[in-house]
Amino acid sequence: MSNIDHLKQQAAARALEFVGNGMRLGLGSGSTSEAFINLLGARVRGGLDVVGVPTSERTAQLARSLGIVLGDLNDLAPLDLCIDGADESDYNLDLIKGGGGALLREKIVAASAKRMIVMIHGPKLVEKMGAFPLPIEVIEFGHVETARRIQAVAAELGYGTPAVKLRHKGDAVYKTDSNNVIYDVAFGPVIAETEKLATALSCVPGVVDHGLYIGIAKTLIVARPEGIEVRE
Ligand code: ABF
Repeated sequence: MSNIDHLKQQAAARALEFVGNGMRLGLGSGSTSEAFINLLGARVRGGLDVVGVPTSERTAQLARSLGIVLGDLNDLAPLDLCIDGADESDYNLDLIKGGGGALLREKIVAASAKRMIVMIHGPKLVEKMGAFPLPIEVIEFGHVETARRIQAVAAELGYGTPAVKLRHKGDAVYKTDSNNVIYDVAFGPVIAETEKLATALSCVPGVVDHGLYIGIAKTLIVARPEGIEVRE
C-alpha cells in the first residue's frame, strides 16, 4: 500500500468511529470513501445495523457487494451522517469536490445530512483553495456556450479567462451518473472569494452544479504521517 493509500485508510478508520447503530448514512465516492465503505462493510458483517444512501453508481455497487443495505434518499432524509472525501478543503471547511465526477449527487446527499464528515490527507488542506481546477457539471445541451458563459462570469469576477476543459474518459466525453458533462475550470491558483464565485456559477444557465461546497462540511478528518487531526 502506498503512503497516501495508508493515510486514506487511516482517515477512513477515524471516520468510522462516528458511525453508530441504526444510523442513516450518506456514502461518498472516490478512493477515500471506498476505503471507508470497505471498513463499514466489515462492521456490517459483524452486526452493525445501518442503511446507506450512495452518492454514485460506483459506490452503490461497492456497498451492495459488501452487504450494506441501501435506501432511497427521499425515504431516508434527513441522514444522520454523510461521509465523503474532497479534493481540497480550506480552514473554514469549505471544499472543492468533483474530481471523481460525482459532485452533484454528493452535494445533494451531503445537504440532506445533519452532519457531513470529510476525510482528506494532509496536502489537501490549504489556506486558499483553487490549485485544484474546479469541476462544474453542465447540461450537455449547448455545453460549449455554457462554458463560454462560465468564462464570462470568471472575467467579471477578476479571474481573467480561465482554461475550461471538457472532461474525457479515454477518448469519449465523460458523462456523469445524471448524464451531464463536466468542465474542469482553472480559476486558481487561488480563488479569492469562494462564496461569491459559488453564487455566480449557480446562476449560469446550463450549470447544474459546481464543486464548491460552502458551509456544508461540519467535521474534517485530516490524515498526516504524524497523526490524525479532527477539525470542526
Ligand atoms: C470524492 O472523491 C470527490 O468529491 C473528490 O473529487 C474525490 C476525492 O478523491 P479521493 O478520495 O480518491 O482522493 O470524494
